[in-house]
Amino acid sequence: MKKSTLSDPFKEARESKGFGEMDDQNDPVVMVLGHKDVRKCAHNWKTFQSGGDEVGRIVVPSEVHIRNTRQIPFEVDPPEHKSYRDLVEPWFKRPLEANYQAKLTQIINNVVDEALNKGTLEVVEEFALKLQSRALTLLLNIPFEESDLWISWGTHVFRSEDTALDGDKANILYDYIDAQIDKAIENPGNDLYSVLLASEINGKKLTKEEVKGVLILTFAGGRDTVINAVTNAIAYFADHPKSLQRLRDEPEILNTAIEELIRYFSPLTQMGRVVTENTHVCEHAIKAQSRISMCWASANRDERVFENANDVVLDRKVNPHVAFGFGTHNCLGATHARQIMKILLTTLAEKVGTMEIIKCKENIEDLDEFKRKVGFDSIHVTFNKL
Ligand code: EMZ
Repeated sequence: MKKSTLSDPFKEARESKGFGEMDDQNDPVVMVLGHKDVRKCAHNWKTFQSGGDEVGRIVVPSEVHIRNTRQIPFEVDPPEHKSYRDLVEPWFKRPLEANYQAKLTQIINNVVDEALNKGTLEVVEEFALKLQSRALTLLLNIPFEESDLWISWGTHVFRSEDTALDGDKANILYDYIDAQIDKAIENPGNDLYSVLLASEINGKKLTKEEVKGVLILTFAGGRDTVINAVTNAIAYFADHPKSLQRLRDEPEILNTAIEELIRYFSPLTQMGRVVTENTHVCEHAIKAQSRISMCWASANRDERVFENANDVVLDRKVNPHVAFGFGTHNCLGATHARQIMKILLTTLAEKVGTMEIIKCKENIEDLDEFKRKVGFDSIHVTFNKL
C-alpha cells in the first residue's frame, strides 16, 4: 500500500447497518455513516442541534471541558444563525479577490521555494503548518509577522502530543484572542477583530464574547484541517508523480482535482449534533439529549454515490462530497481552503518535478470501532526541482 493511501475503515458498518458507535469521554456518539443519511441529518437542524447550552458538545472529541465560549456561527442554530452567518460571510469570501490571491500565491511560492532549497524536510511542521499560519494572516487581515507566534503553537490548538484535549494549550489561544480584542478596541484597524467589533446585529453591537467566538472558530476550525489537506496533498503527489504531470498537461482539471482530493482526504472526519427529541437514525432509536455525528469521511466513500470511491479520480465528473459539511453549517472557511489548495497545486506543478517520501508517522484517530488515518504526525519528504 502506498504511504499516501487513506483507507475507508467504515465500509463494513456503513453497508451492513449504516451507523457506528463510539464512546467519547463517557458521552456516547452514534456515528451516521451513509451519504444520504448524513445529508438528511445535516439538513434537519431542528432535531439535530448545533446550539444548546452545552458549548463544545457537538465537537467529537467533545470540548465541553476545555471551552466555554460558543463558536460562532458554528454553534448557533437557525434562525439566529443566519444573522451571524450573513455578517461574516462576505469577509470569508475575500479569498475570491485578485489581490488576496496574489498575496496567497506569494506565501505559497515562498514555502515551496524553501522546501526546494532545503531538499528534505518534515512536511507537517516545516511546510503545512507554516503555510496554514501564514495564509491565516490574510484571512484575518493582520501583519504577516504574527504567524511566527501561531507556528510556535504547533499543529492543533486544543490537542497536544499526549492528549486529545489539552486545556492549558487551549487557554493560550483564548488569552491571546482576548488580548487581541482589547488591542483592537483601543486601536481599531482593518483586521477581522476590529471589523467584528464595529458590526451590529439587529441594531446591537457584537459583544467581546461573540467576537471571541468567531475568532476561536477561525483559529481552531481551519488549523489541523488545512494542515491535513496540505500534507496529504504532498504525500499524494509524491506517491503519484504522473498525477502531478497530469496537472501540468491538463490544467483545466484543476478544480475537479481539488474537489476530488478534498473528498478523498476528508480532513475533518466527523461533526456531532445534540438530538432534541427521541428519534431514529438508520432504524436505530436515538434518545433526546444524546449525540449523533455525521461522519463526512465515511459518506465520502459511499459506493452508492461515488463509483470507485477508494480511488482518487482527478477528473471525477459528479462529486457531491460532504468534506466541507452540508446544509446550514457548511464550512465558512471553504473559500479560503479551496484557494490554498488551488494555488498549492498550481505551484507544485510549476516548480516541483518529483517528491520522495523518506519516512513518516501516520496520524490515526481512535474512534473505538474504527481507526481512521486522517494524515500524518510527521512525514519527511525530499523535494526535487522541475
Ligand atoms: C471546531 C471544529 C470546526 C473545533 C470545522 O470544524 O474544528 C475542530 O478542529 C475544533 O477543535 O473547536 O472549531
